[in-house]
Amino acid sequence: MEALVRKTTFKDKANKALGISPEDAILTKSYLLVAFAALLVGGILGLLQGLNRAGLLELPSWFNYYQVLTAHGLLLVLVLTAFFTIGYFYAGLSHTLGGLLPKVRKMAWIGFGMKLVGFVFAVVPILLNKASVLYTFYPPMAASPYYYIGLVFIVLGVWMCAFGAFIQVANWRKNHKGQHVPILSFFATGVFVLLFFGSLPVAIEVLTIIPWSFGWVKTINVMVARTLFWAFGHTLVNIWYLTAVSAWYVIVPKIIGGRRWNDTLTRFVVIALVIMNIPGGFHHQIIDPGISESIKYMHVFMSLAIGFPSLMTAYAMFAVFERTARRKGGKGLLGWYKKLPWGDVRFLAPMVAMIAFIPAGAGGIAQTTNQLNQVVHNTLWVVGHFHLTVGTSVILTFFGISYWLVPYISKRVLTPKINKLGVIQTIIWTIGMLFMSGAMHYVGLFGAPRRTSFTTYGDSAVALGWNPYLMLLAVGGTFLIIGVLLQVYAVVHLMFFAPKGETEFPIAEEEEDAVKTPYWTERWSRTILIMLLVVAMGYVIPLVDMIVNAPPGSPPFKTW
Ligand code: HEM
Ligand SMILES: [Cu+2]
Repeated sequence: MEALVRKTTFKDKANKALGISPEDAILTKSYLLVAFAALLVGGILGLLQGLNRAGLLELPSWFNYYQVLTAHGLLLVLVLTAFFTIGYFYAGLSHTLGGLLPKVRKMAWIGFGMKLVGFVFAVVPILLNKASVLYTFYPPMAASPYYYIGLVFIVLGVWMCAFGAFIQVANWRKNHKGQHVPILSFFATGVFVLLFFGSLPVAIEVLTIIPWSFGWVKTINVMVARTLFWAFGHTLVNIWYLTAVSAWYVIVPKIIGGRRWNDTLTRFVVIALVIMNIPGGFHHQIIDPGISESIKYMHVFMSLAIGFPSLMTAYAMFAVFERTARRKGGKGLLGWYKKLPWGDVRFLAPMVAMIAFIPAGAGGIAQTTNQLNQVVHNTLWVVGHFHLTVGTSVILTFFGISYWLVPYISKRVLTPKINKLGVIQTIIWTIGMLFMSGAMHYVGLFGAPRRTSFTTYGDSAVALGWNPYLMLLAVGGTFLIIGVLLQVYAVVHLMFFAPKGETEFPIAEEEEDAVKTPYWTERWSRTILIMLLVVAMGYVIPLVDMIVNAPPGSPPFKTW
C-alpha cells in the first residue's frame, strides 16, 4: 500500500514537471476555442442590440431584435460559461490529479460532441425565427420543439462531463486514502455537483415542454415550468460564481507571490455554497402569483444566506492581498496596495472582477428585497445587474485565467506585449461596463423595460426621457466590442502564435504555519445529503401545491 502511494505521488510529480499531456491539452483547447468563439459572435450580437436600443440601428425583419437577443443570451450565458468552466476545471483536474484517466477524457469528448449537436439543434430554429423565446423560454411562449431537443442534448453533454469529473476524483481518492483532494479539484467537485443537481429541474421542465410544443399534450402548467427553470437558473449563476471564486482563492494569491487563505475555511465556503444554493430560485419569481409569502420569504432568506460565504470571500481576499503586500515591504494603512502587481493582467483582470462584485452584490441584495424588486423587475436595471455580475465579475476572471491557462495548455508563454494588450483590454472592458451597465441601472429606475426593441411609445415624454441613457448604453457597448476583439485576438495568439515555452499552472501553497484541515470536509455524500434536504425544504411544498391545486393549463403561444 505504501509503495503504491509513493509510486503515484512520483507519477504525479513527473506529470507536473512535464506539464499537461497533449491529449488533455487538446481537450481544454477545444473547450476554450468554442467558449471564445461564442464570446465573439455573442458580443457582436450584443452590440447590435445596444445600437438598436439607442435608436441608431434598425434590425432587418429576417434577423429581428428578439432573434438576436435569444442568440446573445444562449451564446453568452450558456455556451461561453459552460465551455469555459468545463475546459478550465478539466485542465485543473488533469494538473492536480496526475492526468485525466483515458475513460474520463473520452467522456469529456462525448460531452463536447453532445453539447455541440445540441447547440446546432437550438440555433437553427432561432435563425428561422421559430424560437424567439429568449434563453429563459418561459411557457406559454412555445418555440419549435427542436429548440428544446437541443437543450436536452446540451444538458446531457454537461452531465457526461460532471460524471467524468466524479470518476476522476473518486479514482484519486481511492489511491490517496485519507488525503484531502487538492483544492482546485475540490472546487471542481463542488461545481460539478451543482451542475448535475442544478440541471435536473430544467431537464424535467424541458421534458414536459417537448410533448406540449409538438402538440401531443394540449396544456402546460406555467407555474411549475417557471419554478423548475429558476431552480436551475439561480444555481447556474452560482456555478459561474464558484468557478470565478476558485481562481480568486487558489490562483490569484500565487500570481501576486503570496499564499492561500485558510484551507478549512476555503473548503467551508465551497460546501456552504453547494448546500445553500439551490433553494433561492424564487427570488427571480418575487412577483409571480400563486406562491405563498412565507415560501418566498424562505427563498429570499436562503438567497441572502449565500451572501455570507461571499462576504467571507471578500474578507479572505483582502486579507491575502494585504499580507502579501506587507511582506513585500508595503506600509501604512492603505499604502500597501502599491505593492500589488497592477501591471500584470493575470492579477489586474480578476482584481477588477472582485471590485465589480462589490456593487454587483449590493445590487443583487437590493433586488432580492420584495419592495425594491417591484421597482426594478423587468426593467433594464436587471440587465445592468447581470452584466456586472456575470458580464464583469465572472467574465473578467475568465479573461484573467486565459492569460496563463491558454499558454499552459499550448506550451507557449505570455509575452510582455500580450500582457500589455491584456491590461488595455481589462481597462476597456471596465470603461465599457461602467457606461453600459451604469446606464442600464439608471434608466431601469426610470422604468425603461428590458427585452424590448427600440420604441418611443408614440413619442411619450417618459420614453423620450430614456434616450440619453440609451445612447450611453450604446457607447458602452462600443467599448465592449473592442474589448471582445482584443480578448479573442489574445487567446488565438497565445494558443497558436506566441513563443514556445513552459508556463506554470499557478496554484498557491498554504501558509507554512497552517492548521491541518479536518477530514469532514471530504465527506461529499453527507454534504450532498444535506443539500438535498435543504432543496426539499425549499421546493417540495410549493411544487406539490402548484401541481395539486393546479391552475388551468395553457396551450402554446407564438407571440412574435
Ligand atoms: C459586447 C459585449 C456586450 C454587449 C454590448 C451586451 C449588450 C446587451 C444588451 C443591449 C442586452 C439587451 C437588453 C434587453 O433588451 O433586455 C443584453 C442582454 C443580455 N446579455 Fe449582454 N452584452 C454584452 C456582453 C454580455 C456578456 C459577456 C454576457 C454574459 C456572459 C451577457 C449576457 C446577457 C444576457 C444573459 C442578456 C439577457 C438576454 C435576455 O433578456 O434574454 N452579455 N446584452
Ligand atoms: Cu438567483
